[in-house]
Amino acid sequence: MPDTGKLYPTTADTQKSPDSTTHPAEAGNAGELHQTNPDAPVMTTAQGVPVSDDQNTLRGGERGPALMEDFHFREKIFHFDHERIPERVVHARGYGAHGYFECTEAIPELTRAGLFQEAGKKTPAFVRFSTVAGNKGSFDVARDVRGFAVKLYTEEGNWDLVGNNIPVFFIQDPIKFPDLVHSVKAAPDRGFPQAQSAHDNFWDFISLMPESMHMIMWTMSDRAIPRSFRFMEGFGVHTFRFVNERGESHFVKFHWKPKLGLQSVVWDEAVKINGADPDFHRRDLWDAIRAGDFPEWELGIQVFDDEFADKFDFDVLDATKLIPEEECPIRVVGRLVLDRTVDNFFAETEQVAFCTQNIVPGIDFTNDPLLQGRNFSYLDTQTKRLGGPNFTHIPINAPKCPFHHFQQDGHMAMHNPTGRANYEPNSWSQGGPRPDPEKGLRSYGEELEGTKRRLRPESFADHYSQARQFYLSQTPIEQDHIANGLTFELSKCVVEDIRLRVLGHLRVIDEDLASKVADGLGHDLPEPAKPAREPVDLKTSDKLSILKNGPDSFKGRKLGILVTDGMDKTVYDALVKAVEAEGGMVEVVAPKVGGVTTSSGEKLKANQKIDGGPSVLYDAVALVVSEEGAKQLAEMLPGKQFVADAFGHGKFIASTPEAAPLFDASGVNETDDGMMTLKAASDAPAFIKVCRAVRFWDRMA
Ligand code: HDD
Repeated sequence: MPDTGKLYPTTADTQKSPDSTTHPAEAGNAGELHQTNPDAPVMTTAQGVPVSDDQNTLRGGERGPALMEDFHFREKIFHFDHERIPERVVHARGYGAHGYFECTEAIPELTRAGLFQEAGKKTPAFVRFSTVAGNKGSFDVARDVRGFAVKLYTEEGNWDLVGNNIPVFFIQDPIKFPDLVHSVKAAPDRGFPQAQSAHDNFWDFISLMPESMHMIMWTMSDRAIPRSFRFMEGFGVHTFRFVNERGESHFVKFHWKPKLGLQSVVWDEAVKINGADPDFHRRDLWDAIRAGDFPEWELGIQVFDDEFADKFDFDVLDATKLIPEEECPIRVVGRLVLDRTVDNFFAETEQVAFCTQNIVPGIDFTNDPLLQGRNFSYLDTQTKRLGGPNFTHIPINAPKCPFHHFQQDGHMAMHNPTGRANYEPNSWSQGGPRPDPEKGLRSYGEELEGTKRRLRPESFADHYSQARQFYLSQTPIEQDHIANGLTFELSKCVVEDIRLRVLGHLRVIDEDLASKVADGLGHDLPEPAKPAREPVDLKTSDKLSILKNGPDSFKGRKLGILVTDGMDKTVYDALVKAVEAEGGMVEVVAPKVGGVTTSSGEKLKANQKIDGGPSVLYDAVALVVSEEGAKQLAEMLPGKQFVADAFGHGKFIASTPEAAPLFDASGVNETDDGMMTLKAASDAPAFIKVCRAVRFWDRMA
């Protein structure tokens, strides 16, 4: 098929109208009404017929009946009626962005994949982050795994690395995936709960599936409530293969490491953020890219051979296990940069179809059973969701390299083969594409043997050792958060037996953890679960902790400055300067969204009215207020909550001396090293330096 690989025109190409993402008023212009703008394109029907009136249907007589012949009306309503497609069966809520992958270290000795052949080589990429359990319209900061799906448009086809922000998975065999997902999603009889795992069905299933224990430690940790997509890791999870030009293979695990470091919110914040801004994560990504602060991850690889795999305590084909970085170091070979928001959410983020089967020459699968099962599921689900086999014709899914094949017809076919030959082999002289044994993808020639049977290998039998290793690798604060997470979730289970069964597993993982949770629930400890294989004590790994791998600057983070009339603008200006110098962002919160008048009579615009800008939306806060303003805020519930929550969540707080009445009214009667008085503008840089740490944890201990 003579396709040049040129994408079919995107919505943006065909429907391009003057940029309407930014309102003219935002850009400082008064803003002309669309109707009076002579440059605006003429509205047409889908057939391209110019439209004269989009306000009134065609009627017979002034107050008479609507006429059937009004095809503009019928076409408009017909199309609207068909706007929805099924949401993804899991990972329904997601957010995507464009960018590129850049190879920083060539690795031809490991793989023949084109994107890794030359340092500096850039490959276009599209990434979609997601939650798993919630519906499309649920909230962003649910306690959940985050999807981290990367589509790399290489010169030899698309490679989809469909990973998560957690390096292991709940189950070992894909035949259990529907059960896992049914258990976590809304119960079939009542249709709730939404976007959470804190309910009987989920914990019932988990308590009967000990292989999930390692993953449960991760999902009950703060990994499941990331501060933003920009502050989380991504993992390919499975062991894959690299295959080089000579056909030699190495095992490989893929890691995405955020340049900003790791940061999560605390649970009470998550609950409040979901109310204050259900779009917290997607807004964060959009804002960062729009501000030119492009999120970036390093691609790290763990490469090992059969000998390492054989010596390793666990099976490298078991997706419930990881290989600690200390045992197999990570080598950084590239970086992923997201530098462009989508033009259209539906066309790109919603229609993007990731398939684990999409690999390119130089990358190959292993016998990880979960991966093999996924290779069926994704292709199958995209066909249903996007309506037919031609979803690869949608621009976001089409390769950006030339492609030639004899696949044809089907719903919405956009590029069929031209000419007479549409089969292979054929004897027409220009009879279309031919396979190429040299350039083509050749599966690694692994030798296979064995008896056909359904079984779980003995090498997959240890379900607790890495769960314990994960728990013991955390700082005490993080361990508390895991215990609290478990206690909260289990407290939402109505059936006591389910709680006790989980406690039985926790006893095998760590007795202290089990005791903390049992105490939190008000239960006596039950008998420990009986493991299929006794766990062993493994060396702890610092890389498993968030706090040990946190940010080292205020870059990419946000200071919320609460201001009132009569505030000192010089202090405010100094804070903004200090934040910007670190690469952070500032948002102004005021009693009214119109802003405030400073002590020198200037007008300062606000980004948020206090009710809509609670302190949970910020990494640190500053109160730059007048005495009168502080007194007014002290009378307002959102004002008091702003301060009380910032304090309760261990945030760094700076304040001008006039803020005292607000602290009193908020019940914050103590000071600590996480609080700082801004006596003068010159104090601002020191405060932002303090904010480099994530929180003042001592206050929360
Ligand atoms: Fe899956 C979506 C990640 C196991 C079946 N999965 C989906 C997405 C991500 C993952 C990130 C969203 C892609 C997007 O943004 O569009 N899934 C994982 C990881 C797994 C995993 C890291 C374990 C290592 N998944 C898994 C199994 C099965 C599926 C075992 C089935 C046997 N996953 C699907 C799916 C989805 C999906 C049903 C739903 C929507 C979609 O594919 O595009 O096919």
